[in-house]
Amino acid sequence: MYSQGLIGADGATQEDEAFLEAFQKRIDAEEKIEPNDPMPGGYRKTLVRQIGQHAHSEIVGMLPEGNWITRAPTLRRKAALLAKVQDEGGHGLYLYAAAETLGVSREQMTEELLSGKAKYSSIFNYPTPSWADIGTIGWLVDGAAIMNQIPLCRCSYGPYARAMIRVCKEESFHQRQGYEIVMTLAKGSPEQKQMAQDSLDRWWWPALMMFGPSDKDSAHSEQSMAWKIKRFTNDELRQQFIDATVPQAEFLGLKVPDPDCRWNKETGHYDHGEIDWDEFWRVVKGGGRMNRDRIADRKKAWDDGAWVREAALAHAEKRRDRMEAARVAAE
Ligand code: BYC
Repeated sequence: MYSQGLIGADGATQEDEAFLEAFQKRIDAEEKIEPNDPMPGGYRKTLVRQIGQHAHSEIVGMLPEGNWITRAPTLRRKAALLAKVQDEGGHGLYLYAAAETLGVSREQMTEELLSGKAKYSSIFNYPTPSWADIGTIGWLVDGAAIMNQIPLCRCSYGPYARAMIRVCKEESFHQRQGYEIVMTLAKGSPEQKQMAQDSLDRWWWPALMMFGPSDKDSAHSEQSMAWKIKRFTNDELRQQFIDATVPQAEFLGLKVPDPDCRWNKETGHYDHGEIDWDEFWRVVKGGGRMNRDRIADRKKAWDDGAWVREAALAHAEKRRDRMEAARVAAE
């Protein structure tokens, strides 16, 4: 399926050091790598893995919020939530298209998701029991996504970097609509403020886990940084997110659920408590509250959509035949 070797534009396998060195030189010179450029097999494989998982996260990410569309408290909230969930679907499609430029089909990627081979973000395996969670997802989850994705706009692989520019613009609207929901609750009745605090308590630690394992346990970071796929390490981005978000919570009169979180004058950053990595890995490996439901929902959507894919294909084939017949007739 994905080649491990060094693939040239003509599909030929090359293995030499000189090629690897020349490729790294292009990366170091901040040149964008484009789909038909020769690239090391490992570079291609890393991108297919990351972009594929990113696409799956966008699509699975529609589920926890989609769950609240029919119960949004006002028409305005419903319209904004509908638009946001639709945007996530669009992000998934740009990302699948970016991965397809690397020679992997959407069917293959979907099969890998459904079989459990491909991952998606751990954050979407947590339930959304209250309306406040919709605000908190926008504020924290989209906030974390922006922190992670802004540097991806400078990713060395052109199609991924370009997709990220548009995605980030939309994510920033998502973050604001979420923050505004939480602000309304935080400034509302004591019960509403408590809903906002409970939701922050539920989502704070999972949001920090979105950035991936700590640097010492991150299998891919070093190579991905060298290839400029990633521009910052997982811990660097997590710290940036904490530094940006704790003051936002304070402004709302809410408290992040971490007794060790405090401003450190010497480092110029917020200190934070230990993340529960056992929980992270348990959720990543399928043991979260919602893992089973999320995959079951994706499988149902994929199966229910089979007739649409078949009809689109039949239409495309018919059109191709008609065009071919017209071309022959014109000759
Ligand atoms: N959840 O070596 P590492 C969104 C896996 S969607 C699950 O550090 P890497 C949104 C990792 O895949 C947000 N698995 O990996 C949508 C690897 O396993 P494999 C999604 C995780 O790739 C709707 C292993 O742990 N954003 O924004 O260098 C509504 C070791 O990790 C997680 C993206 O996907 C996790 N949280 O760094 C609202 C952004 N973290 O593959 C919002 C693009 C790690 O070896 N992706 N793993 O089996 C990235 O930037 C990087 O892939 C990561 C991980 C920073 C996530």
